[in-house]
Amino acid sequence: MKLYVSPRAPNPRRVTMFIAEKGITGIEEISVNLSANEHKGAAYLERNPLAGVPALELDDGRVLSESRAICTYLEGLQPEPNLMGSTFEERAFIEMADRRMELSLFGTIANCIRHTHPGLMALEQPQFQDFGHSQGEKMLVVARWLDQHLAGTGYVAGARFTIADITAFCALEFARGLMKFNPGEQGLMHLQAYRDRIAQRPSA
Ligand SMILES: N[C@@H](CCC(=O)N[C@@H](CS)C(=O)NCC(=O)O)C(=O)O
Repeated sequence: MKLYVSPRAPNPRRVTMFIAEKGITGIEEISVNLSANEHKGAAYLERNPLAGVPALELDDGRVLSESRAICTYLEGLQPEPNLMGSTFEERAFIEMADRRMELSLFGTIANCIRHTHPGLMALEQPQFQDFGHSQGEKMLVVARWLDQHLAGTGYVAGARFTIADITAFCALEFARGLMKFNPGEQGLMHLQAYRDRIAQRPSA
């Protein structure tokens, strides 16, 4: 299998962290140069018509995109350690937590960065600065909720590490790098401690 990634891009990082947590080996990583618009060239568009990374090319030639879908495939391929839930109930609650992280935390961070950071100008045209800043404010509301949530539980989805923690961590790292967002500086000490704890995992 081949995994199309891009250095420093947060969505591919979700999948590579998932792979590292699983201990899966043997997937060839191919770097796609987003700055050079390689993902919009014919060869890549043939694999993923929506031009995003990551994408996983299976041995039979089919291509999976969407980070969560790729993780679902890998979880099926190698069920242990379980990161997406064992029973239907657990899967539902982990999916809820993961989608909250993806849509409300990762999404607002990505929109903020894409619409305000000069380095993303080439990828996000047109940039809407006001929209970007308002997304940054919305991210703070979610971060405050998450901070309180983590005061009472070890991980985003409850008592154990799951895919929802990977999504949250990759979002927080993206924000740390390009929004200079450090939860502790906003008084979000539980979120900061959580981020620092996840950062110690070898997969991070
Ligand atoms: N929903 C997709 C998002 C993929 C995505 O947007 N990836 C970014 C990199 S983190 C990308 O390829 N951006 C290229 C662009 O904006 O042109 C997923 O979950 O994988």
